[in-house]
Formats: sequence, structure tokens, C-alpha cells
Amino acid sequence: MKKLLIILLAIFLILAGCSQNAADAPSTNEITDTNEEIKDETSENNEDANKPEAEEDEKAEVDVSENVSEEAAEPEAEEATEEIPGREEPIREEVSEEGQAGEEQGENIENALKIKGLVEKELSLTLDELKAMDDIIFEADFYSLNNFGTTGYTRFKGVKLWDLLKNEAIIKAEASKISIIAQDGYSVEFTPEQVQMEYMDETNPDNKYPMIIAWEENGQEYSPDEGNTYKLVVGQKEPGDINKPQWVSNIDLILVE
Ligand SMILES: Nc1nc2c(c(=O)[nH]1)N[C@H]1C(S)=C(S)[C@@H](COP(=O)(O)O)O[C@H]1N2
Ligand SMILES: [Mo]
Repeated sequence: MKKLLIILLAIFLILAGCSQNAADAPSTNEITDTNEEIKDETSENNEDANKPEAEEDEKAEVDVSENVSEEAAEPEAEEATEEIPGREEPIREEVSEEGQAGEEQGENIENALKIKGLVEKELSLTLDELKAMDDIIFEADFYSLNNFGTTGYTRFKGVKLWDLLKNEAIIKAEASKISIIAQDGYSVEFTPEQVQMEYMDETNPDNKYPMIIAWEENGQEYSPDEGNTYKLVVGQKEPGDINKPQWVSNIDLILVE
């Protein structure tokens, strides 16, 4: 009888042990998961918390105001990156022999101004080719206003974008959107009408400015060491127009859709 009791007790203990293990197993995992989650959140919070400290005050301010004023431009930049088929493709597929030669040299082709999409001729233009377009070159002091009211004048030299699209790339009649996309993904979109129109300067209301692709700023050409050497420059639509966020630097591509 005692033996039977001992055997029953042993069986009971074994069963109890198993079920405890079974119950333990998931809860151990849960604890691990939770710890990982906590760890992840903590490191994210740390990153967020460190960012503003790591940056200059001015830069932090820029970021904040950009989120408010440039909602339109910045999410589009992400979309554009996903939407453009073949954007990362080697350029040799759609450019001239000159382009291919440039690609072998590496640097030159990186610095080409590309125009793709709804145009008769997709282009990849070198700086020398742009400089040779005498009849569409424009140079002037452009006034800028940014989102916290900073103003200034910058001298730019470049080609008129609409003339480039109309005469060189030969934009198709059905085109409705022109995206200026930078190497860092920043992009700004315009309608063909917006690219064609003349802009103003609230401090010189009689002056008229075309939208240009500039390669020279305050008498100095951009250095290819700092990315593609083309900047979109646009004046103001009306007094108070915050135009500086539209000055897209290091242009990678002009996409016509
Ligand atoms: N490629 C690229 N161009 C850009 C931006 C950017 O983030 N990337 N920021 C824009 C914004 S929001 C402003 S205010 C101006 C700032 O120009 P700055 O750096 O010469 O002051 O550049 C504009 N062009
Ligand atoms: Mo900005």
C-alpha cells in the first residue's frame, strides 16, 4: 500500500513538474520579448532624445519648421523614390555615347543633369553642354525667404528650365507634373504652368525671374565633391511667398509625368 502511495505521489510530482515547465516556457519567452521591446523603445527614445542635443540649435529649428511648412514637399520625396522605375538603373541605357564615356570615368556621369519621362528626348546633360546653351542662360540676384523669415539675395547663373524642357527635351503635351528630385531624395513638384511662369521679388516687384537650373552661385561653380552641381532656383509667386524651400540642391533628376 505504501509503495502504491509512493508511486502515485511520484507520478503526481512528475506530472506537476511537467505542467509547470510547460507553463514556464511561454512565460519565459514573454519576459524576453518584453525586455527586447523595452530595450528597443529605450534605444529609440535615446536616439530621439539625443538628436536635438547633437545638432546645433539652428538646425533643430529648421527641422521643426520644415515639418510644419513643407509637409507637401517632403513626403513626396519618399513617394518619388519608390515610384520612379529604373531610377537606379545604369545611365548607359538611355543616354548618348558621351554619357557612356562619362560613366567609365565614374564622376562625370554622376554629375549629369538627367531629364526623363514624358519628353521626346530623354537627356543626360553635362555641365559643358549646359554652358553651351547661350540663348537660354540667365543670371541674376535671386531674393529668398525661408520658413522662419530669413531673407537674402544670392546671385545665380544657369539655364531657364522651361526652355530646356521645351526646346531640348521637347516636353510632351500631355505632361502635367515636373518633379525636381535631389540626390538626397528631397523633391519639389511643379505643374508645367508653374515652370513656365515668371516669378517676382517682393523687394523689387518689377523684376521678373524665370525658374532656372543653376551651376554657379555667387560667382562660384558648385564643387562636384559636394554632389551633383545643379540647383533649382525660383523666385516668389507673390510677396510673402516662402520660396527658399523650393531651391532644390544637388539635383539628380528632372522627371516629367
Ligand atoms: N537637396 C536638398 N535641397 C534642399 C533641401 C534639402 O533638404 N535637400 N532643403 C530645402 C530647404 S527646406 C531650404 S530652406 C533650403 C535651405 O538652403 P540652404 O541650406 O542653402 O540654407 O534648401 C532647400 N533645398
Ligand atoms: Mo527649410
